[in-house]
Amino acid sequence: MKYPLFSLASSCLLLAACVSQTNVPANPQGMMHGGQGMMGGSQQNNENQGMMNHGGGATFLPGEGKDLSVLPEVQTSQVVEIKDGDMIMLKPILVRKTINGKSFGMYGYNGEIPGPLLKVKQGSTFTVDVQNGIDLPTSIHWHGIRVANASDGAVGMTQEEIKPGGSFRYTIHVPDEGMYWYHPHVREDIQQDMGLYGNILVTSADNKTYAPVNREEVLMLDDLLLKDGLPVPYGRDQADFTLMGRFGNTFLVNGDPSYTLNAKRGEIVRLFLTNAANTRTYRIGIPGAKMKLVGGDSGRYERETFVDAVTLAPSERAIVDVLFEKAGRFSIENRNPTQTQPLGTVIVAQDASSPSYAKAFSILRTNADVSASIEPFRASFDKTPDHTLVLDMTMMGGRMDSTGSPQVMGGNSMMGGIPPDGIEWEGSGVNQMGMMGNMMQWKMIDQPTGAANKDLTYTAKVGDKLKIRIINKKDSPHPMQHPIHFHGQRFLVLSENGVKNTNLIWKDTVLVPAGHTVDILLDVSNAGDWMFHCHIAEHLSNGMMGQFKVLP
Ligand SMILES: [Cu+2]
Repeated sequence: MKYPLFSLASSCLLLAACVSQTNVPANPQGMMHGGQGMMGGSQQNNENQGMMNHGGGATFLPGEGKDLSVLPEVQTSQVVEIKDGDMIMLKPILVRKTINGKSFGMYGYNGEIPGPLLKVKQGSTFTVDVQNGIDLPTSIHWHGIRVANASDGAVGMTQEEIKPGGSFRYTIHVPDEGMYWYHPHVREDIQQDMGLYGNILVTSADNKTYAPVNREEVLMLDDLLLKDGLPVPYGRDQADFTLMGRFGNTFLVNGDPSYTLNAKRGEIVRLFLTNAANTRTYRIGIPGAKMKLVGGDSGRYERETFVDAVTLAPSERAIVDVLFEKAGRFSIENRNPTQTQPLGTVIVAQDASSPSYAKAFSILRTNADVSASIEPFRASFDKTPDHTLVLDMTMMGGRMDSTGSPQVMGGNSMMGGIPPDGIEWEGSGVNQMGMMGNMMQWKMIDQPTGAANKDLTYTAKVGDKLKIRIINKKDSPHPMQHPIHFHGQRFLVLSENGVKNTNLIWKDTVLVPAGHTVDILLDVSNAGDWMFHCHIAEHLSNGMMGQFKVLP
C-alpha cells in the first residue's frame, strides 16, 4: 500500500515558510518530534511554537470584534444540587477572562468556567434547557452518562446544532454513580478549549460506597495556547493543529492559572480529576503527599491502589484520595517522563485536621459491588474479538518519498522517534506547522473491510457483549496516542498488548498509545445511533469517528 506522504524536504520547506512568515528564529530542537530538545517544555519554547501557527486560513476567536468591556467577567463554578424531576438552565455565553493582566473573550456555561458543578443522586432524571448565547452553533454532550439517544448532544447524529440564539431541551437520566462531564459536540476544538466544560457528580444511593474523607474537591484540568498573553486564533472553517492537536502553554485548574487549595495537617482530600484539554495527556502527582486511586470514568475500581501519579487522557476522569501528613506547600504537578510542570499548590497548615480518617485511608478497599457488576461479562473476556479497529492516518498534498517507502513522521525519521511509552506528552515544532485538516486524514478503520470513519458502522443489539480490538499502528505517518471514546455505552479495558487488566473499572474512554493494542469489552446496553471517536478535539474535527448502531 502506498501513502501520499510529505517528504522530509517538503516538511522542512513548509516549516521554513511558517517560520519566515512570523519572524520566529528557527529552533532545530523545537522541530523534533518529542525529541530531547523539547523535554524542557518551557513556556518560552511553546510560545515560540505558537507563533508558527496557521498557513493563512481564516481564523476565529470568541467575541472577536466585540467590545471586551461589555462582556461579563467570568465567574467561578457554582454547585447546583439537582433533585429528581428538576429542570435547570445552562446558557453558554461570552465572558471576559483575564490571565496575567491580559483580558480576552472566552465562553462559560451561565458565565462560569468551569460550568456549574451539577450534583445529582444516582437514578434521578432531570431536564436541561440549553439556550445558546454564544457566537457559534453548539450542543451539549453528557460525557460518559448512558443517556437516552435523543439527549446525547451528538450533532449530525442525534440532533441538529443549536444555532446562536436557539435552544434545546435535554432529558438526563443518570443510571451510574461517578464523575461525568458535559461539553459541546461541535467544534470542541474551539468551544471546549475556550471554557465550555463542566462536571456532573452522580452520587451513590449508598453513602458507604466511598471511604470517609475530610473534603472533596473537583479539579478540571485544561491548557490554553497563548501568544503574547492572548489566545492563538482557531481555524474558522476547520480545526487547526490537526496533526498532534492543540497543546496549550498555560495550565488551568478550574480555569485558574495559579490554583491554590488550603488544607490542614493530616487532612484527606478526595480529588475528582477531569482532563478537559484538547489533546494533552496529563500524569498528575503531588510529591510529598500519599495518593490512593479510588475511581475513574464511571465510578470505582474493583480494588483501591496506592499510586505515585495517575495518567489521564483527554476526557478521562480519576478519583484519588490524598493524605497530607505534614504541614507545608505541596505542588500539584503534571509529572510525565518528559517534564514536570506545576499546575497548582496545596498549602497545608500546622493545625491538625479533625476528625482523622488516616486509619480508613490506610486500608485498600475492595468493591464487591463493582466486581459483581462485571461478573456476567467474564465469560466473554477471552473470546475472539468481534471487531478489529485500526487507528491510522494518511498525509495529503505532500511529495512522495523518492524511494516510494513510507516517510514516517515519527519513527526513525528526522522528526524523532515514537516515545517509548507511545505517548506524545508535549507539543513540538511539527505540531505548529499550520497543518489543517485538508493536509491529512486521521482514520479509524475496520480491519477486515477497510471501511473508515463516516463509512464505518458497527451494529449490535442491547444485551450483546462486544469485544473490540483496537490497534494503534506504529508505522503510520505520525504514530501517536488516541483516546477512544464510545457514546452511550460503558466498557471494560480487558488487556493492553496482551497483558490482562486485573483491576477493572467501567469506562467510556480508553487511551491507546502509539504501537499498542488494546482489547475492550462493550456492555451494549443503550439503544440508538451513537458515535465512537478519538477524543483529541482536532482529530475528531478531522473525521476520526465511526458510527455505532444499537438495536433494542
Ligand atoms: Cu486521535
